[in-house]
Amino acid sequence: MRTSRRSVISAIAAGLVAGTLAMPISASALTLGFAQVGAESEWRTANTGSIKEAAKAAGISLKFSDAQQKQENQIKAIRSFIAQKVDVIAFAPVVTTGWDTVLAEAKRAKIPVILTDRSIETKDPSLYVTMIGSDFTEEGRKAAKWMLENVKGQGDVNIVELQGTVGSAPAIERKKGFEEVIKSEPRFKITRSQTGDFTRAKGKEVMEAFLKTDKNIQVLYAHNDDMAIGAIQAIEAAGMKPGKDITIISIDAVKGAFEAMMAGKLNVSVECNPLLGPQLMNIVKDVKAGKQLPKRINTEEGVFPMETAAKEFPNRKY
Ligand code: GYE
Repeated sequence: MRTSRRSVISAIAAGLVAGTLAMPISASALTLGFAQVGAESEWRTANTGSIKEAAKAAGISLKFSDAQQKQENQIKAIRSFIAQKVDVIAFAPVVTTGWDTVLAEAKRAKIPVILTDRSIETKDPSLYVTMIGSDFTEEGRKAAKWMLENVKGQGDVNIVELQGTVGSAPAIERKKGFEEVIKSEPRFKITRSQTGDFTRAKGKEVMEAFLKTDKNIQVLYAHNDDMAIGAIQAIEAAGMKPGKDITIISIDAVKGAFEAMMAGKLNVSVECNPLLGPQLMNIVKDVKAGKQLPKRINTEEGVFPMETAAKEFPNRKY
């Protein structure tokens, strides 16, 4: 449709009447600046897709930035959102600490900040409005409880751990929840623990290194599915059977994990829901409407053992 001169003039006149001439003609469109962690995992890809789709469906104009797992890139993106005077900033903090300066800048510019997926540590909780995401400590507990119930026998159980990105909330909390549950069970011991940065490539590399020095491993606990899938390749290359010789436990429950479970190579995946987009867009609107929000909004999630994989697979959305 062509915009006639008259309709432009009447739009300007309407703007004058409403006193909003400084605003764009589609005055109601909110702009959201979103600083994403990166594209390190299947979970993250689904999370990004959900945010982009939901913004579109909600009529929110989205400025999206990918930090490639680097905090400095996220800080730069947030500063650029401030300079562009977006209405709301949301971000998934790659690590927990080091955000106070940039968030104080956002506060001074009166731009509300929403945390998604990962939490931060700060002495000043007024630097963000709310945090929406999963309870990672609980996910770690669920992983350990499954292990205590399913790894039978009397002997020692040597566990190797593939941690997420160093300093990230999911790595810190998934470790904490898991350790909390196994503390009272002395036969379960974490014998090796290293970061695999939440990627398949790193998960494979670190598992290879573990297996080179020590084959006496009964359980692998990976902080996400991608690292577990990478490690499965390393285990097979070492001539062992993943899911049988080594029990494998991971977190996220993405489709790749269901495929590995259906192939009998992954024993269980604890769910972590990445589809935060629709909820985030509602929160963006609520924040702009001045609604009071709880400081923490948790997503609900389950546990999927191998035996349930084939039945659940068709229902999976990520
Ligand atoms: O588990 C992992 C991703 O922060 C919950 O980040 C997220 C984690 C997710 O890379 O796969």
